[in-house]
Order: sequence, then C-alpha cells, then structure tokens
Amino acid sequence: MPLKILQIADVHLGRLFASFGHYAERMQQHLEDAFIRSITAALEHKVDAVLIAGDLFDSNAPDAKAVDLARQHFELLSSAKIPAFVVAGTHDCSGAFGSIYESEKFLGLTPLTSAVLENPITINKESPLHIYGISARPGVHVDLSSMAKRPGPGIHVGMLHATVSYGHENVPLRDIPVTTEQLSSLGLDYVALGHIHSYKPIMSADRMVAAYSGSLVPLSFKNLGIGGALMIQFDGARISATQIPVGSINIRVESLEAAEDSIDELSKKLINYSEPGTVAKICITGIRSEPLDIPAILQKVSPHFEYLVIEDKTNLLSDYMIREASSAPTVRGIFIRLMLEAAQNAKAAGDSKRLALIQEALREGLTAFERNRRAEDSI
Ligand SMILES: [Mn+2]
Repeated sequence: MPLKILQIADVHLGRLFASFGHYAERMQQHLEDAFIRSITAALEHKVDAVLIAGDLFDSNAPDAKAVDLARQHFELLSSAKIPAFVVAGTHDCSGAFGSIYESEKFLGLTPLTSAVLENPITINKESPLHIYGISARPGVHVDLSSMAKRPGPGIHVGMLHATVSYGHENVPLRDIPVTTEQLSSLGLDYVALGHIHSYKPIMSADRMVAAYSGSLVPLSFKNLGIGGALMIQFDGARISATQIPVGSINIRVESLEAAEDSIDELSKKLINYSEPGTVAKICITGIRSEPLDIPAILQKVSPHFEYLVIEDKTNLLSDYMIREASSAPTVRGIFIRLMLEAAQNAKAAGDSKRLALIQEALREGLTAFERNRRAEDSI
C-alpha cells in the first residue's frame, strides 16, 4: 500500500478579512468551509498523516470559534487514527506572548515548534513514516541541518514554513530563507512547504523535492494564487502530488479604463466582469473631466456580483493639466504645453468647435500616456 499524506498550509483560521468590508464574515465562512473540506478529504482518502506547514492560525490569539473548529476537526482525525502535525508559521509562531501551540492543546495534533529538531517522529511501525519539522522562533537560530535525514527504512518527510530563495532576494530570517540545494541536500523524500499562498512544486534534477500547497482560498485581493490541499503519495521511489481543490470562491482583480464614460456606459462594462459567485475588485483608471460617482455606480452594479469593490484611480483633467504643464521637459510635458497654447488661441479666436476638438485631443493624448505608463508599471 502506498503511503499517503495530506498537506495543507496557510489556512489562516480566524482571519478577519478586513479589506472585504461587509463581506468579511462570508470570507470567514468560505475559509472555514475549505478547512472542513480538507479534513473531510483526509478522512475519505484515509491518509496516513495530515501535515500543516505553518500559519494554521492567522494569529496567536484567534477567536474561540476558530480554535473550536480546529479542535473538533483534529478530534475527528484522531478518532479515525489519522495523526496531524503542524509547524508554526509567521502568523502563529512564538512571539512575545508565546505561540498558540503552547497555550492551547489540540487532541490529535502534534506541534513541532522547536527551531532545532532533536528527533523525527515515527508513525506506522510496519511501513514507517518519519516526520521532520522545525519552526522559526524569535531570536533563535533555525537549524535547518537538524532536519537532515536520519538512517532507517521508510519514508522521511519534512515540514517547513520557509521562503525558497534563489540567493538574490533579501529574505528576512523569520521567513526562513532556504535554497533548493539546501532542501535537496537534507536527503528527505519530500518537504511540505508553507508560506507562499499558491501551489508551487520545487524541482531539483527532475525530482520534486518539496512543494508549496498554497492557501485553501485566496486570502486577499493581492493574493489570488490557486492553492488547496495537496495529496502526496509515496509509491516506492515514486512521489506524486495531486491538488485537491477545497475552496468555492472566485476572486477577480481587474482594471478598467473609464475615460468619459457615463455612469450607464461604465456600469454596463463592469457587469461584463460578473460571473456567478464572483468577488471582484475593479480598479477604474483614465483621465476624466468629471469625477466618478462611485456610490451611484455601485448601486447599479453590485447586485450582479457576490461582492464588488471599486477602486477609483481616475485622474481629473484640470488638476492633471496644471500639474503636468509646469513639470519637467518630457514628451508629455511638451505635448501638454502645446495643447494648452492651442486651446488658448482657439479661445481667443472665439472658435468653440476647435477648442472642443483640442480639449478632446488633450484628453486622448493624456490617456495614451497614462496607458503607456501603466503598461510599463506592470512589467
Ligand atoms: Mn501565510
């Protein structure tokens, strides 16, 4: 029988979801449902162990509801004789007030919160599975080499809440920087990783040495990676990873150019982004001569979305002109000065048709500059 483990990480139980306004409570519900589904998957697949690679909780003081939910589900696993293991992450690691894994005990959950591993934990005596794990602790040196494979038959699996870096990023120590080579040289069969919120296998010479399972649901508008639970199966020397989707929420972040659209026109464009169950944040850009009436737009459009946030990033034409016209000798600056001069001439000549045309050209030109700038920003 191949050995199976279910890996989850970055669950962030008890997260407040403050950036989701009145939808925050629903996000909490989505998260709890996803956690319950991942435990159900572990039970259904009769895995040998559940590994939680850090940030099970969003803080060391989550509300009682989150703690109770965890407690109930680890007890379910425990009655099915499925042991669970957790390392601390960056959100639930030992801080000044201690880690939640020191203040609370969970039946069926074994925390590995030391920064140096004394001995791995061995389960399944007939077909041994050895669990290795260390956690970041403030002011304590994390000894990665203490996770090096011990001799003995069976499968050797590590757990780490860490940042796999390639040497050129500046990773703070509490995020445990490690390289693929370091992970690989531990000699373990696999390392369950947490910290990156989307699924990411770490390969070394065509072998998967480790993987991030990612968070169970997207945790913010900045954090849209696709994660879920990860089923790792060990069949002799072969390792396979299967993603198990457990979330039921679709979060979109879009950018929309408004230019001089009316509320009706803009509302129609926004509704194009709606799909059933969509939680969206749409950023509206462009140069306008009139400010946007966001509450009026939300009133029209919100019923088409599960939840919608509109971010107004439009620039007002008048402010824009004054600011830019007095600015440095850029192509844009020269363009604005020429246009303002032409507008003044048309005004002096009483040519209102020409004035309107120049104003239109100015707006179009500024929009094109703006579009270029955004395209460069997104590289
Ligand atoms: Mn996290």
